[in-house]
Amino acid sequence: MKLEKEDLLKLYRNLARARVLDQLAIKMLSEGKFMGFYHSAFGGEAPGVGGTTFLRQDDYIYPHHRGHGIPHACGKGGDLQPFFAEHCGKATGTTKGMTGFHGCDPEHGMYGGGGTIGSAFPLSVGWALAAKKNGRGQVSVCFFGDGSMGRGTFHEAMNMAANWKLPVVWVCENNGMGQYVPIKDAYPLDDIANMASAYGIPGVVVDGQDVVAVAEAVVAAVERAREGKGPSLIECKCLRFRSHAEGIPDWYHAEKRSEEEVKELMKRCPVALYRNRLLEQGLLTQEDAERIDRELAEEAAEIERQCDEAPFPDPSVLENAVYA
Ligand SMILES: Cc1ncc(C[n+]2csc(CCOP(=O)(O)OP(=O)(O)O)c2C)c(N)n1
Repeated sequence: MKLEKEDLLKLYRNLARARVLDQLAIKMLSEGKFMGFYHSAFGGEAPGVGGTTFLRQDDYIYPHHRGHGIPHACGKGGDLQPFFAEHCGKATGTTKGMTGFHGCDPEHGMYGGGGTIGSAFPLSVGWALAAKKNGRGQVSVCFFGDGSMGRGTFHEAMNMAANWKLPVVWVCENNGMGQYVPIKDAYPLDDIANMASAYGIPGVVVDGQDVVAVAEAVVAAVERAREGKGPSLIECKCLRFRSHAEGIPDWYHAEKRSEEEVKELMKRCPVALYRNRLLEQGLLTQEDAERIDRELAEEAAEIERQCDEAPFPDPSVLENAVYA
């Protein structure tokens, strides 16, 4: 698939939307509207958006916890209102306010998340096995961080998916940090994509600040998977501009990066880089860019308004959601 002008503009809108909604999540959490905490995707939105924008609606995805699936849901084109309501613990949330940030959207192939990093790997293999058996040509795309790659589940899942040639695309969002541990202290090689050779599958490294580079790599891997040729591993070297999580007490923070270092990283903002490129290439006009900003700001304000007005769930919901 060659990305045409309308694809590139769709990618821009999804990326800009992910940025606006990530900033909304930070704001709502700081105002005490969110339950729990929030792992901001600020600066690292491109892998989630680039990795989902050209998927089919019925393709399965397991989002990374960074951004709590906002970039991935933006790429898939989902309605984010119930997702925000879930974070606020409201009855209109994706799981009626019972799970906080492990939201789901089955219509867009998002079947929720889990609190333990690494739980995504076997689930993604299961969805891929279901896809292979039902023959509808779906793929399963699993997004994960460099830190979670250290779990044993990663290797078990990689092996099974490769051995059975399952339609999985592994997308590593390598932002160089596993919570507060720099990747160089946790992994002996430079590229996580090297892992692919151990399982006989393609492994590529892409610039994770470049949403087009991510999209092209994922589109190629998805085409391969749909043709029955099995999984691929894509490592997106990306950044995150915030510390590990918002809403965690200061004493808990052990951020190893200085403010100067982060300021330097912010020169590689994926949204600004892509917007400028589209403007320079004449694919986006200044007026259209400003119109998109206004529309996204209106969407954010409406999401917040609806969250504020939604009721909290009746406690009986807890009993109704218990299977036995
Ligand atoms: C099994 C397990 N161990 C530890 C944690 C705590 N934890 C949550 S996010 C995280 C960092 C994971 O690093 P990475 O996958 O690189 O993502 P990042 O948050 O750095 O973007 C850790 C250690 C957890 N949730 N589950």
